[in-house]
Amino acid sequence: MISVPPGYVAQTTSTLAACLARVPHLAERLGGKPDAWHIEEVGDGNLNLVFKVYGPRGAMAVKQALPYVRLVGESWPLPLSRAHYEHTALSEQAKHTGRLTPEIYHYDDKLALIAMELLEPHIIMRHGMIAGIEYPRFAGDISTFMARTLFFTSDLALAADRKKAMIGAFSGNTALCKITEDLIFTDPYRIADLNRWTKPFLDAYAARWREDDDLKLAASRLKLKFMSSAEALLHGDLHTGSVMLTTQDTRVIDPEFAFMGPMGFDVGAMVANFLLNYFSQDGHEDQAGARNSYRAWILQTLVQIWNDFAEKFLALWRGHATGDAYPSSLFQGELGAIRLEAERRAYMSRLWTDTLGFAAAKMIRRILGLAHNIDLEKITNERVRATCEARALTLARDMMVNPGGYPDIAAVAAAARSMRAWTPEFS
Ligand code: SR1
Ligand code: MG
Repeated sequence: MISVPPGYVAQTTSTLAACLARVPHLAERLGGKPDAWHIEEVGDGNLNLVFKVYGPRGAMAVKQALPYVRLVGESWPLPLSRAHYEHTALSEQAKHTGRLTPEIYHYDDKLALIAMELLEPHIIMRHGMIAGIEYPRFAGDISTFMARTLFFTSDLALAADRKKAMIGAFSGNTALCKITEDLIFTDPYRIADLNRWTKPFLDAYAARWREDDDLKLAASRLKLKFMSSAEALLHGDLHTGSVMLTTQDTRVIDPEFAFMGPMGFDVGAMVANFLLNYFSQDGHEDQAGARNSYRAWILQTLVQIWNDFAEKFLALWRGHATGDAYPSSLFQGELGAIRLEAERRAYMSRLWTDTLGFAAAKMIRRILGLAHNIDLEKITNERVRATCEARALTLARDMMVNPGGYPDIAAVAAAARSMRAWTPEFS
């Protein structure tokens, strides 16, 4: 039996009502008597319990951390403290992005439980993209979320003491960082018990990826950056499963992997998930070409996400440079302003290179590592799935070892389009 701190009890649909009833403002929000509340467990993520709770007056979502990795079971213990980091990150993100995060109603540290706004009729974005739904607001919303959370928690906006306090506040989230360090940057490139891939089609790919020194060096360089560059507060797991939305409203959820890390890691996660979904569409269309216009939307949105993000981030830097980095007193006059603007452009270019590398690492891990994406997993014809995956793997490898070939996001979109025309040998 896994040990848990005193007071912690993993909730079930039978126990949760009594637990919520002990918090007067939650009971008030739900209305009526606890035995009239309808509760469902709906968690389909890798780590936690998630409940939907409906009362006569109102409703809420309740997320509770389990003391182990749900995907694997009790053999992989995981600290409950991740609920604390998630709650702290949600509060910080809400300060900068307002309604792009769910409203928090209550946090219980002992139970590692967060009660929050129930997002309905929102769905998990990954499911919407598998169904071929276009989200016209998404690029604007996610670029705002990333630009504002990353800028306002960086040295460009914060005084040095506040930035270091923030590093301290998130420095204990080591177990979640270790998952990323192992599952994204290490395991896909070695023989690891939990690795899996579409067999037998991708056997040769998995072997080649493990033997590729250029790739392993690039992945290790990214890992070092992830471990050592405390640039800003990251969401830490910003994929399309961490977004709930409708065509009119976007919310970013689940920042339990939050820590102070390199900005490109968050932006790269979004890029990776768009590319994976793009390649998966061949497995979701009922006849060849049926998803052509959706594929075009994916790539056009991908391009807009980076371009809008870069523009918004630069605008924040020009208008709100309240941090201790780049003191304005050093860049006075017309020439100073010109040099500083050139420096901003160079910064964005480095951030683009990081984004490209992290995106590639995140694509590879979802195909050769433990935790896969339903975008690809849902494709039941394994040869078709492996074809989509081989294309994604091949593009990702090139993005990681040959970043100079991708000067901008449009080049990535163009390469994805060409890669789709390539047929792997087993197909
Ligand atoms: C063992 S946890 C596997 C993955 O699930 C989460 O969503 C993160 O992406 C993590 O890497
Ligand atoms: Mg999650």
